[in-house]
Amino acid sequence: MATIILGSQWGDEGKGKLSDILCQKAQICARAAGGHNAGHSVVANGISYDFHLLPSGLINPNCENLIGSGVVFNAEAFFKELAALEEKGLKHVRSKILVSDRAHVNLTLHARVDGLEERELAGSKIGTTGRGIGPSYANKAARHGIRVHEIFDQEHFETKLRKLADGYKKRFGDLLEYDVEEEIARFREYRKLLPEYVVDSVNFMEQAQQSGRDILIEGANALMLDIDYGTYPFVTSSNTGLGGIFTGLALNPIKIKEIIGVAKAYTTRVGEGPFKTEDLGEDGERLQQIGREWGVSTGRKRRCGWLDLVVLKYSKSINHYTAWNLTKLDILDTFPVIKVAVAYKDPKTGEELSYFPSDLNYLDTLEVVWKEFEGWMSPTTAVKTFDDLPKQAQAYVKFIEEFTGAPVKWIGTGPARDDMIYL
Ligand code: 2SA
Ligand code: GDP
Ligand code: MG
Repeated sequence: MATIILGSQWGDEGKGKLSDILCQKAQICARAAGGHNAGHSVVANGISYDFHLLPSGLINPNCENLIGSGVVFNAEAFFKELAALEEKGLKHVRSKILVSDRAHVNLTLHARVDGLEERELAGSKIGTTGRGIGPSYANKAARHGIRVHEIFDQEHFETKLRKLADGYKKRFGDLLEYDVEEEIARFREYRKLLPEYVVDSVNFMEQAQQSGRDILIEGANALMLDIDYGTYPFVTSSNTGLGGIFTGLALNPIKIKEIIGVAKAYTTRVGEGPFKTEDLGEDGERLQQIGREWGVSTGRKRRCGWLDLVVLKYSKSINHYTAWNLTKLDILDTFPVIKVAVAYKDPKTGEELSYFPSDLNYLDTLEVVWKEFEGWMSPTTAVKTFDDLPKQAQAYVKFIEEFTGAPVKWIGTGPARDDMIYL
């Protein structure tokens, strides 16, 4: 059976922490989409680990980890991240990681192109992580991407990469500061190092499911960054929602135990794009500082604001969460008033919308309908049960459950494994 963990907002909800907790019992942890743009910080046994491309199940020595077919795979990031985990004392990681041979290769070339495309967009840039995620998926969709299995046919790989680089050279000319021969030389090394990690993941997943292994799927990025359902074009280039889990992993949809939506008790967003509940004043600044809201992969400051229940409801209607993990409740401990968006209002018609519109220009014209909660003004980090939470915090959680129609089963009250209330 499989448990799926998905980000319900714009990412960085704390998916890594729940993945790590649930991986203590799972036998396989798999990633389905995204690339080394997806930063997770996990605090376990007093040590903080950073993940970008690798699944967080690697902390648990008994858990096998899979980078699925829907991921864009950067070999340099892969080896760097394995080495960084080893330096932190995780000695088993190389024997517990597998990569799908159908995953597409993310190249230094893609990162250069990402940077140039952002430059072209200038004032309307996306605010990408600069990791070449968009160009990798663009190559995949245009059917000239390079898949992991192609790395091992040296002549074929080098011809294909040179052709790809030539194409971009024609488009960008001298602006493209990229040495194809240097990348080719690096892949001559990766060609020797990678075979032990590469598998036919369809076969791997089929066997795992047939033998009844417990599988944990760790979502990357989040629903509002989904290429189809997010705030397009201010999105990443993969299906970060439930659909992407099935295409990226050949998972059996009948054998799903739980679909957990991870929602931060407030909202953050990295990069450009609409954010109706963003607070550009003192409260937003305090959420950023107290919540330590900096990007794990790029170090960028995250934009901060209040919880948006219109977003959560929309997100649930696409990802069909069976439960919520509400995270970072402790960050709200010192706010006397806590605001939540419950609807958007069209000022022209006076109509209140309870759904999230597709047209960003229209979204921009809408006003937020707020509900205010009294803050609890006391620390929640040491609290271990729901009943011991301050009454105001209980009311906040209950409102979220009722509004969205899904139960909150986990509440995060701090970064460590123990800082979690189970309901
Ligand atoms: P990209 O690089 O093409 O995927 O960027 C497109 C948009 O997706 C956003 N994005 C993210 N948003 C939040 N967290 C992400 N991961 C890192 C983290 C981000 C970081 O965990 O902190 O370190 O900056 C992530 N990855 C992509 C991105 O900001 C663009 O809005
Ligand atoms: P992810 O990408 O969704 O896994 O989230 P990130 O790791 O990018 O960002 C979440 C950050 O919040 C990490 O630094 C976590 O250690 C931290 N975190 C997770 N849950 C909690 C929580 O309940 N309380 C606090 N204070 N920090 C948390
Ligand atoms: Mg993150």
